[in-house]
Amino acid sequence: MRQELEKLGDEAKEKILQVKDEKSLEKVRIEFLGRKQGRITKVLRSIKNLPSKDRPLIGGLVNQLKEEIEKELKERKKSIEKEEREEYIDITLPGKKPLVGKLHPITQTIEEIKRIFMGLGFRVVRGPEAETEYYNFEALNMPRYHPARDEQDSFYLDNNYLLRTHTSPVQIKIMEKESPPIRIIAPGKCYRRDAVDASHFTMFHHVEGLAVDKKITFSDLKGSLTYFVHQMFDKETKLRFRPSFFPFTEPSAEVDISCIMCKGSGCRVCSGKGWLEILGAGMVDPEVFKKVNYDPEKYQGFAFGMGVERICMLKYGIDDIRLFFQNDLRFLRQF
Ligand code: 2NM
Repeated sequence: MRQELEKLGDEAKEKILQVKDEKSLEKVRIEFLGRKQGRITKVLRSIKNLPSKDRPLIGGLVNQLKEEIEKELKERKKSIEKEEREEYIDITLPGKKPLVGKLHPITQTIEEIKRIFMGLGFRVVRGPEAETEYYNFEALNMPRYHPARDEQDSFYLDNNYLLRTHTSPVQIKIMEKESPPIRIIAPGKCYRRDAVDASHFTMFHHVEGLAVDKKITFSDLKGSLTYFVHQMFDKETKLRFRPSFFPFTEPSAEVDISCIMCKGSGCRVCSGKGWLEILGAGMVDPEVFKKVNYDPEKYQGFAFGMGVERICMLKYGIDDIRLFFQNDLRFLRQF
């Protein structure tokens, strides 16, 4: 009996290996395990005719064989499916192109600005986006009554915290901790309660710079910013310093560059003026130095701030700031 079973099993396994498609495999299954005429099924059914002492042993063997055959059938089914699939792969078709990610244009612009100022010996520093009124306003010579502190202009989180409107608080904190010489740039997200249009968004990126030392002059500021503009745009770009006002610098200037589209002759990008405003700057106000316990008689410093979106828009000729934040791949893939 045992030998007969082994023979039956070998025959079944042999046939399973030889079939080439699922239909023939099903025929083999029916031949051995079919519910009515299956050869193994029949053996199982005949066990009840054996002497009762032989039943457990033979029964166990037949059941074991049945399970083995079922397993072989399952595996062969899988391998047939795989063979069929491989038959249909057309290896002459072009492969799938892997998707390659890129840095966001704003991130790329920040990296470029960082690279340029690091070349001038500036170090990159960061700080939190939620700040106290002291660090965002008071320390920057904007006291309580100052119009920039109007609740209409900033996002207040609660009575103590607001979203920073510039990255100057980072620079104040560095000056509190360290003494001159200092050369830092502070990039990061800032928030203002502006009405959104083609050139304003409630969140934007600022990069601010600060250099403090003995005998720092306005010429150092002009030299550093000229180097920056020539690196960021091209060496033919001209700079123009227009007198302006900031509470935290004195004197202050707004810096224009000759229009990068028309080179200064006047076009749509510069509204016919030939110049584009790109940043604000000045000599750090002695009042700011007093807040961080620097002696204004001993130290001078220059500071500047620029909107990254604006720089990026000018560099690539983008006409709407909202494009940066809509995650439209047709836009983002161009950088
Ligand atoms: C600007 C323009 C001019 C500025 C000043 C300071 C600090 F903290 F040192 F006082 N940080 N950044 C500054 C100066 C920012 O943004 C248009």
